[in-house]
Amino acid sequence: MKKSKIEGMVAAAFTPMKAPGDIDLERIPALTDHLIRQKVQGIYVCGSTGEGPSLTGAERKAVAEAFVRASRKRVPVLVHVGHNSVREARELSAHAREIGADYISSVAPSYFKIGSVEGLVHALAEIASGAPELPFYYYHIPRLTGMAVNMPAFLEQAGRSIPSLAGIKFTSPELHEYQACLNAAGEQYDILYGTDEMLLGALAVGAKGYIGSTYGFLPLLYRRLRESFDSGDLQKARALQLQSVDVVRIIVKYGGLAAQKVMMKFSGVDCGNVRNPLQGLSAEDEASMEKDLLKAGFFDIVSEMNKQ
Ligand code: MN9
Repeated sequence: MKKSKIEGMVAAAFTPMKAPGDIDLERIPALTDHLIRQKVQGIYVCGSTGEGPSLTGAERKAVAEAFVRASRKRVPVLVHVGHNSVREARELSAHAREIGADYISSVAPSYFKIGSVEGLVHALAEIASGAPELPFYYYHIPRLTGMAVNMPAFLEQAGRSIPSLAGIKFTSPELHEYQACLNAAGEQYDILYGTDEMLLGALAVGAKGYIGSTYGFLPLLYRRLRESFDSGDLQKARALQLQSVDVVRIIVKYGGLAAQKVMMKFSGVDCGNVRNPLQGLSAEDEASMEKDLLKAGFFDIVSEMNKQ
């Protein structure tokens, strides 16, 4: 079992699409190069940001393969394999291994919700067994799955049944539970934080690695935030986090992933639009969002970033 740790900023990649919502594999190399140039430490594909649950199995495989190929081992690729069908998820795990992905990660099936640690371990063990050689991160995102199994208790029990368990991608604002997970994990597991607008809080309680969508279009902001935190300049770190909060509030105002894909375009890497069931922004909303972003200093960071 590979014991390499994931540390630093991992971009949750958008899945490039062309109208009307067809995946666009040809844009993946440019997106990958951009992220690597911006010093991300890894790329997480086919997750929430990548609209993984909206893609067909064949599309997910094609997207994962394109990212693995484009990354050329410069940074690790984490493939999200979660699916309501445990069998399908297991097959996606096996596929991730075949194409040379570095890690797998999965949400639990959530149509039939799981309420116990035992139930969660039971489902995840089968999913992870599709690629027993690849380190596995459970993707905890209660806001979307509607499931909130006790995560520190999961860490204490899961290792026995999931030998490849590497940690959790923890996407929840419950910082106290996150801290309890870090404590339960010790040196054994990585607990990667996934709520970008609360990164500073996560760093304060001990985060070393983090995965998120906004690292795709504002990596420079978060690199600086991390540097300020590490050097003890909390005032600067707070100002940068506030800028991230402002941007996330704009995301919420205009609508989740659709707004973020437009932000990706504004940052210079067009990933196209979202697909059904998500809906794109109207031209009016896009123009109005651009104004809000201008006020939030988004374009200042982007232009600095693209000069580097
Ligand atoms: O998993 C992302 N969560 C979702 C990570 O996509 C639901 C986050 O990166 C958020 O998009 C980000 C903005 O709220 O924190």
